Amino acid sequence: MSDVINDERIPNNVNLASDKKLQRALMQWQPKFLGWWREMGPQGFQEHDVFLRTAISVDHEGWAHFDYVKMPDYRWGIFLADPVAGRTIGFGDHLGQPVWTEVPGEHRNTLRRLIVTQGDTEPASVEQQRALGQSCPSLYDLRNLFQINVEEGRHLWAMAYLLHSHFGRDGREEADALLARRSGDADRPRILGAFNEPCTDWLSFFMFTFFTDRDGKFQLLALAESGFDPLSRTTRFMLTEEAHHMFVGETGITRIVRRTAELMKQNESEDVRPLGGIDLPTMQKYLNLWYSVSLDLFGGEVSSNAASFFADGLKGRAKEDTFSDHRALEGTYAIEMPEDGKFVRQDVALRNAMNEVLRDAYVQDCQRGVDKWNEVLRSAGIGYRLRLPSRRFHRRIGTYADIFTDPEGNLISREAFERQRDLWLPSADDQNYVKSLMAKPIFAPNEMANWISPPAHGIKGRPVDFEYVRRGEV
Ligand code: BYC
Ligand code: FE
Ligand code: FE
Repeated sequence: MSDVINDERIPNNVNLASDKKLQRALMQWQPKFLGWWREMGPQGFQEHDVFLRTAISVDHEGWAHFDYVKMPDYRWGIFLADPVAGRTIGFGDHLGQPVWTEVPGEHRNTLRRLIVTQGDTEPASVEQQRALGQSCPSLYDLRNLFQINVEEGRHLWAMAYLLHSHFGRDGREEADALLARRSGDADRPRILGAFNEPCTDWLSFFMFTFFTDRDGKFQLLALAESGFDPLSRTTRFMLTEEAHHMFVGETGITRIVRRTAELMKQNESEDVRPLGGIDLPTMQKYLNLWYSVSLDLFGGEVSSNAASFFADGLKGRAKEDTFSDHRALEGTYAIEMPEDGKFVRQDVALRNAMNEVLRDAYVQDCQRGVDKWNEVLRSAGIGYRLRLPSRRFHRRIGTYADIFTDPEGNLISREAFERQRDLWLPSADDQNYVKSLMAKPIFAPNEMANWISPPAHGIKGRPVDFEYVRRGEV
């Protein structure tokens, strides 16, 4: 099953050649995808040779294949994790029944919508990041950006495949629409909030790959539990790629923190701007922004949608098998609801709190990364600590969308929030400063921008100063 036929125009391990109709449909979608990639993919680097990892099969060997490729020649393909024999639905009202290999009619619309929402984020992130190459801190980082971009492109393929293979004509229309919406566009924006935020500097990029790609990890974990087996198998394979995106975010911020700590010592001051570094309070503001917009991606704290996804066996909890009760019909979840100027605890039926359960797992995972960053500060003898703001801070979706709080989560007035906004979120001045550090890209293999320290290792045994991206012949 996991053999990949690579001389096909669409590499795949789903025996695409046996389904001529589907193959034809996807071959018609492929040039549209490439058109989108050329228009909205990384700006100015389409003809460069990039040292990329390409999945040529789903087993470990094929997975670790590295070579120079021009991005438009990347072998975007369709890879599903192997089916698990005898797999049954692991949660909800259909607990224990065999998984579905076809879409159950009564769940068709809901499943399509989940797949479209997931699929929409993938090209959106490529669009958000398309200008970053022009301000890269090193060739190592430039290559990592492009690795992520092509893989998000492949994630789009994963969802387009499900739409084409299981949703007939409306699936094909949705797959086209995935190429038609544009991040940040006033008339046809991407579906979810965070994917319309500009991500035009590298501090934002590392925060995005740490916080927003991590939403991806948890949403994919929840979808990997799905009773719709093709969705489960697709998302399980996507998760293997996702790990690298979060690695880039986590180590990217670690490297900035390390450099800032060095400059703080050198300058004997917290203010490293005179030395061209990114000061910790500025990092905290970017963290506050990307964490809060990423928290929104989990949906409302109380959600009847989430309850039906769970009841119907469409979307579970991350690592469902670590829970003891897979029906979740009993028990409640305590949520602090804003009411008349204070927070009042309300016990919500567990199924209605599934978004919050997933968000809990996410918050914990984020905290682990922040602890690592703080460890760098601690061992440098610096007292400052980065921290996750309250999950009530700066929210636009859910229970806390219409209130204002400080980063500790205390209710404040709109005026008080507006007055202090620039202390908590990147101000125009902060953004200009961060961008000013990145005005010129660094393309010399042995150079690294001043505001970030070099990584501990290069890629696939190559040195850090390897020429990971080189100008093509043309
Ligand atoms: N922005 O019942 P509720 C990734 C809507 S990231 C705008 O609370 P539900 C990646 C919601 O649609 C992972 N609208 O929400 C990362 C609903 O609309 P309707 C992406 C939002 O349905 C980096 C209404 O508000 N995958 O892969 O429980 C780079 C009421 O909401 C937002 C998925 O999201 C928002 N933030 O949950 C590349 C998985 N949040 O029905 C890639 C699939 C909610 O009233 N999606 N709304 O019109 C889902 O599971 C769910 O749709 C959500 C929303 C968790 C997103
Ligand atoms: Fe993705
Ligand atoms: Fe990702």
